[in-house]
Amino acid sequence: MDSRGLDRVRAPAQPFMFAAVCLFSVLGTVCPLSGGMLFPRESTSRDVKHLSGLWVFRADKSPSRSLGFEKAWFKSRLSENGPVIDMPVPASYNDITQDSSLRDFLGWVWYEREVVVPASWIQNKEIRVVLRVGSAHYYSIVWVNGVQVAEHIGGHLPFEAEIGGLIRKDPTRPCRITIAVNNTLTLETLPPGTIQHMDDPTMYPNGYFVQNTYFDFFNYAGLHRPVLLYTTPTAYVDDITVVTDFSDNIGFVHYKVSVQGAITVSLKVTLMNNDGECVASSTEQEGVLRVVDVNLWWPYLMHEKPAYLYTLEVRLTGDGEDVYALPIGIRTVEVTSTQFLINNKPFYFHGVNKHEDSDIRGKGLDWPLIVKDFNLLKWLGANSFRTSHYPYAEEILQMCDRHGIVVIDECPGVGIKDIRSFGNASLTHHLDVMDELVRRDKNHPSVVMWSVANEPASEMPPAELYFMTLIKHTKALDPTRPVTYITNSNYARDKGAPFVDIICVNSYFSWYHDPGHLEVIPIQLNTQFENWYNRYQKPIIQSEYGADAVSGLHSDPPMMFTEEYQKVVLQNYHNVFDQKRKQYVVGELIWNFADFMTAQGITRVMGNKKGIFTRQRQPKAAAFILRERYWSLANQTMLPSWTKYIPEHSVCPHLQPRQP
Ligand code: GCB
Repeated sequence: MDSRGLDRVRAPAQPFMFAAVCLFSVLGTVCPLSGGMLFPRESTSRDVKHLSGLWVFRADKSPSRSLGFEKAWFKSRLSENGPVIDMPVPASYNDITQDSSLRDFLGWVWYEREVVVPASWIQNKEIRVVLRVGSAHYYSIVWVNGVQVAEHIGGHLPFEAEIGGLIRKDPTRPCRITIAVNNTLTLETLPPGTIQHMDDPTMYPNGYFVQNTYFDFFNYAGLHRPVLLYTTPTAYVDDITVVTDFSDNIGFVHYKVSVQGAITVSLKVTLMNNDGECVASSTEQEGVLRVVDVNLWWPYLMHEKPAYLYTLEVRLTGDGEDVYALPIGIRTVEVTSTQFLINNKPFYFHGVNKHEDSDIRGKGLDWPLIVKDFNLLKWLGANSFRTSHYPYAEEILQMCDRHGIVVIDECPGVGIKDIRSFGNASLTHHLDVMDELVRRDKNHPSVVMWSVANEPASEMPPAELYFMTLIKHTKALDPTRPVTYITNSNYARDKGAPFVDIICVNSYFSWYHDPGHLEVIPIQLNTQFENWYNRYQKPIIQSEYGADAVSGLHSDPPMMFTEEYQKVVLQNYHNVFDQKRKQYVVGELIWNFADFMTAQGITRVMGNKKGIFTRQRQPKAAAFILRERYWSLANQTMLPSWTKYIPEHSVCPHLQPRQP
């Protein structure tokens, strides 16, 4: 099968830049990628045109999967060279039809959409027209009117192309956007995978192959996030980097603005509070804004007024004018040998692991689902989640900023199990993905930590150099946030643990080990924590724990896969957490927020059922256990000054505020 470039040779790893941990050097070193990736926002100088809706679609089912390239499908309308179907964007294509060969398809699919571009965008040559793809899984090539404008490897981060020149060439015709997307995973992609050809003619049809993956979620594919066009003037604000700090009641916003296309840069930077009043300003491209009587960004349930956001407005003046307004939060993050501190106060993660996953849409961004999930998180009393096992949509991080939900931002380094995935090409790609991730998410106050991988084979010898390199690189990109990876390996043999700031451990006692034996949890969990802490003296987060429960399946005494069993697993874990959080355990994240789809296999019943909510977001019994626990934790850990808070959606008496 033609993987068209997925196996192309890459340059060796770049030398690292070790940043001094000083805010100005931070601003100087963040993101060595050329160009920024600011979220497209409308302003007086910028328009945004969303291309969500119906696109034209065809999967290239030719044996080589390369008919589309041989016949140059991008040169004319897709409907002119074969049958097409409707395909919604954003969405995974897999579950949209009744066709199992599309659900399980491997190779290139083709999307197309014609857009009428406003005449003003064509006539005014002083504006840039940018095509942005929020994410396309996994490898994609983009053409506009038959001309290739972008190519991107990686399924979870945005990419862009400036297309103004192209669409002005023939202003009379609509702008035809064609995007080919290939979901093939190789040993060098993130996540990795392999294609296995089955050559035995007595067992498999001619040319039969399958994709093997080493992760536990369905490899949904397609245009998962919004595709849009936006404009900027030709002299424009290309990137903004913000790092914040405070001392007593004074906040400090260290900022750096990068500008493109201007001969001389003349700027006005204004920081506004959430009433729109100016609280600080400057005309420098780089500097520090001082905010008197600062309102810090606090996590949900930690403070009476969580998630306070300011707006940093950057106004570029001169020949043309460009305006970009970035929401920012002022907060600090720090790690000691036993604590995780936000704004110098101990923060305990009581949250969830999620997936971007739902019926029909697969991994497609869906606003009703996003808002429902945030309502459920707040109902639960969760203050945090991990973006297991890949970067989530920017729109979700914006919700976290606005609601005070703390995020461990994970890259798609999941399933690095094969020794061949520790080579130079894999590492180079992994470093590139971290560059792209930090560039996109560096300004979100909700993001407090980077996770570079989930459960890699971190006991293998090459893991030491690989993770040392990766973690140092990430710290150089952003010295202001701790870096970790998620381990399930043996504490004594884990090669990367010396380099992480926080130990994040996954374990499934009485599930994958000693199945059915709930009584082993206390001793095994206690041993787990003691071993890791004694060896590394770093704070620990229980980054996954849980058990499958098929909603509606009951048994008392509890048996595996019932709601009762899931409940008791959780309660046993919680007893140990309550002892250890007085010492060095700084968080607990349930696996998983909701049931989610996986590849078919003998251990999965229509997907992974470790959700405390079903895939349709209805609570199982465990959700109520967790809700009671999280609200009670919130009441124990909230700041003493906050005494008037009564959760409006609470009915439980123990949810009453702590008295001073
Ligand atoms: C894990 C993985 C997660 C799986 C989970 C499970 O350790 O990190 O991706 O879904 O276990 O349920 O097996």
